[in-house]
Amino acid sequence: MAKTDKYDESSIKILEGLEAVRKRPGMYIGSTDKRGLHHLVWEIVDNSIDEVINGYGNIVKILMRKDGSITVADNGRGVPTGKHESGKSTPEVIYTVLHAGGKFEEGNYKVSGGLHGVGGSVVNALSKKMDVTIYRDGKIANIRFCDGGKVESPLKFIGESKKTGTVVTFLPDYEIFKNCEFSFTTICERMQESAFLLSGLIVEVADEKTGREAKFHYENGLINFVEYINENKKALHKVINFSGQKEGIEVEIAMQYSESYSENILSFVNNVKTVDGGSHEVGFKTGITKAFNDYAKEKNLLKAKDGTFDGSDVREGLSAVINLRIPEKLLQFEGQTKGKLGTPEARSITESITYEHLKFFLEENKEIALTIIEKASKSKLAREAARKAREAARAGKGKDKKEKVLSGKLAKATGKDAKINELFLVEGDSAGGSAKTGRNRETQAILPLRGKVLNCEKASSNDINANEELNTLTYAIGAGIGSDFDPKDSNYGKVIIMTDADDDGAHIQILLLTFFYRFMRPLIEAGMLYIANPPLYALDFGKYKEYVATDEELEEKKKTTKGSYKVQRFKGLGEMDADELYETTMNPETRSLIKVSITDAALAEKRVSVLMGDKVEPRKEWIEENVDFSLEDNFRR
Ligand code: 0RA
Repeated sequence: MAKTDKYDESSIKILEGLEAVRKRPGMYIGSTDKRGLHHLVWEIVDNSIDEVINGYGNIVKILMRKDGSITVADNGRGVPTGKHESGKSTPEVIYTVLHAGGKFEEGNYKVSGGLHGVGGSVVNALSKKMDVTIYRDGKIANIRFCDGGKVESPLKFIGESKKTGTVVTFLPDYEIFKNCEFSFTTICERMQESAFLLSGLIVEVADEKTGREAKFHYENGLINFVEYINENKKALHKVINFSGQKEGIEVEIAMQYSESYSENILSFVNNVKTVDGGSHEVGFKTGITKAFNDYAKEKNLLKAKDGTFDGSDVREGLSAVINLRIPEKLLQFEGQTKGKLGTPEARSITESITYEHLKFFLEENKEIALTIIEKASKSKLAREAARKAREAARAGKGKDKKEKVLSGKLAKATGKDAKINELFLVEGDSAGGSAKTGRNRETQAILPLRGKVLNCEKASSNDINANEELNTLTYAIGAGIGSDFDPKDSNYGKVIIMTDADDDGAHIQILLLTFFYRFMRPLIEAGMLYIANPPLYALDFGKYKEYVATDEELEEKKKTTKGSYKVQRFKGLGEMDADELYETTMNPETRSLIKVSITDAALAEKRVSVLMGDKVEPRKEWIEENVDFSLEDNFRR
């Protein structure tokens, strides 16, 4: 076969490969929504970061351009510019040949520090334009692609330079992505995480459209990461940091207790976040529980009759980041999205490294040890008291109290199917009254909330136990609270927060979301928490009304609607009569609900602590810096 034939054949194969990516983008980048769009950036950025991990270069720059394209530049060695055995230039091969299988097929996982240039061809396939400029061997080379990876201009040498590095610019294909607008905040959040995980890496992000710029550079990676997570909490001591390795598995951990009551553990394997934890997290948790129990027993802080600390006791107020490096042959991931580490060796190795270092640290730092143990003891007492109360309730003793707390407040549903039943948490007695009248009695229960809810970010389990409003809510849902909460026991398949569309309503929403986030998180994770979406306006035509949800929609409606009507703005739920409230906001056939979900645990944690925590200044700063940050793009996802 002549060489040219072979070349044509492989060219056809390549185009077919790229076409497959365009036909089923989800297989390669997960989705074609905003998440998928940003996945393109991570693919290109990870190639640059891999170069830094391998010891070449230290800077990655990202520029969001006015024309909607994005540029990623590094100062690594530069993509090799020689001829590949196929006869094409190496950059052409790297950016057009698919590497075995889609990553998502293989389980959503990639090991950084591995294959170079993986993913570049996928991004090219999903781009209108791609431009790669390479600085290497004293020369500058350039290659350009268009329309999903077709070569527009083959590799050319266009100048000389002493620099080395790779600069990739791409314009996502607007026929594939519903929304082609990159988010400065999303890019910064992910880049900051990369900078934390790779000490010394310098990341710069700039947005040409708005002029915003950010730079991330940390010399003490994981320590700085934990300091950042706890920035708005009152820390009890300096960050504890240790590392070790066994059987080729490297473990690094940073941890710090604060005055808060929340637990916040993040884990990574080979620089990829393990969102669902796994064996390394289990090992870490076992290690700290053992270290504290052994220390407390040896120092006579826990007597035999006291029993032992539970895992949850020694994790109250703990923030920690766990980072493992595992050789590819030992890597095992589990779960639907492969976000959970399976590797069994990682459990025992992380456990023993944690135990040894933490035990030693406690011996050396008596004062800190006592402070943490005092905190754990309080948690233990509260837990035991809660268990006694639960047992009493089960034995019938608490039943009267429960009925008394609920009586006159909760309007129960008459139907008995918990899966179908819905609990509406309604702001104020007047709206509560309308909701009670208008509801579907068989499946909908109403709990009016009086006044402001307790801010749980600043509250301990004891404060929560003593709060009447939250007690009522906990009894109504009937599935426990805190570590004891189990969504399977919930009396309702949906819990729906229904507040006015004004500032007070938004405040009550945030307070309730904070409560659910801190004390009933599995309810959110099970997709059972919702926010009702009442209309802002009604167009009153006299004989009938049309409802409008947003200001934008109202403008649209005004343009397209003929005839005479009055625009009515609802200031609160209480202004609607019972039927109106049911039809617009509660009727499953006609309402629209917003499901609350947590897409990024670290981010959610940070936002809750910034927005609800002790310190006022960071909250002000955050709100000022993120003018577009509202309930809309945060909790209301
Ligand atoms: C293949 C081989 C070498 C480097 C690269 C690819 C490379 C790829 C990208 C993508 C973005 N930035 C990059 N930097 C480097 C190593 C070549 C050598 O041995 O010099």
